Amino acid sequence: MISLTRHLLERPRFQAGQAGELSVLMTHIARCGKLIARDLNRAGLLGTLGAAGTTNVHGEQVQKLDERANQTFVDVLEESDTVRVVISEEMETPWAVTRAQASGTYAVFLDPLDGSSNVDVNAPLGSIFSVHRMDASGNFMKRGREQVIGGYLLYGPGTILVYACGDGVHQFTLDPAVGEFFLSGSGMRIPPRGKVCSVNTGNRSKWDERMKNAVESFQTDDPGTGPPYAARYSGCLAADVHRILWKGGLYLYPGEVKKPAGKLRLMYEAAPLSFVVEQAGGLGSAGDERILSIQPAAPHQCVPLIIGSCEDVERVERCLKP
Ligand code: AFP
Repeated sequence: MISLTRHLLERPRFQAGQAGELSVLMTHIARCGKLIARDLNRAGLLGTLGAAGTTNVHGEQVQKLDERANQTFVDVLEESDTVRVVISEEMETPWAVTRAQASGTYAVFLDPLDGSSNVDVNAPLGSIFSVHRMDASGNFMKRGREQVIGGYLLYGPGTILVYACGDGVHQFTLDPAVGEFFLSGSGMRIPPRGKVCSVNTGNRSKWDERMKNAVESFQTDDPGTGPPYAARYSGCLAADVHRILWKGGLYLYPGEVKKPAGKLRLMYEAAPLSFVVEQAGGLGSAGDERILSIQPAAPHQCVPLIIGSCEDVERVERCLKP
């Protein structure tokens, strides 16, 4: 059994730099996962389910647990003394960490509780994170490919932590009795082609014709492309992408005719998950451009997302070509 602590100690890139700062940061992200998992486990008993009565920067209803997960990240990352700024779906403006101002060198982008419409029905939830190193001028708005770490926590039947840091993808499972994450998967490779397509087809009427045809091609029995793909959609991006990481397939959240950038957020949803998926041999695409090549213009900007097995993503890209 290899604990997360032991795993980080054995990785030179986590020990490099001032006092193994990256290793300390990763350990604190894992601590957020433990605390949020605990809060989710007890939410039905403590009255913390349901809406908070506010809306976030994207105009979405905030759940009480969204606020709690966000506060957990802010408090724990502040205490880590490694982070200078936190950019979260739940905070309109980037939050500068005062305590670590002098020493922290990292910016952390967060979706603290991904899939929050699942909160009240005990369905899977996640936390998605992306770590960037700030440069001397304090810039943290960098392309996805410049991430230092991309990853997610997934709160399902078990709590898992998946991250990529330039040497493949590693997965840890929380042993709740011990309070430690232990390695449960390393060097994952996404099959080049899958059997599952995850997309909210309720939005079909809002897509352009090319996207409608692309998705339909995965639902059709065709001698050229094979049998239709099975439909799977959980309402939690981290959960749907995690299935693809292990089994292959495709997840799409397309842009819409009236909203070409779609719904998902570049910096704390599309980019970290593309970073993980690409290090496992898959692809993350916006249709006409790789997600990891996009230069961000704003912290909360949205982007269409097509992510998963290489051949499946490329097949959609071909369908979208003018
Ligand atoms: P949040 O709970 O962080 O807003 O994330 C939800 C989400 O961005 C993603 O996890 C889902 O795949 C997607 O939205 C679901 O959206 P629809 O309900 O529109 O299909």
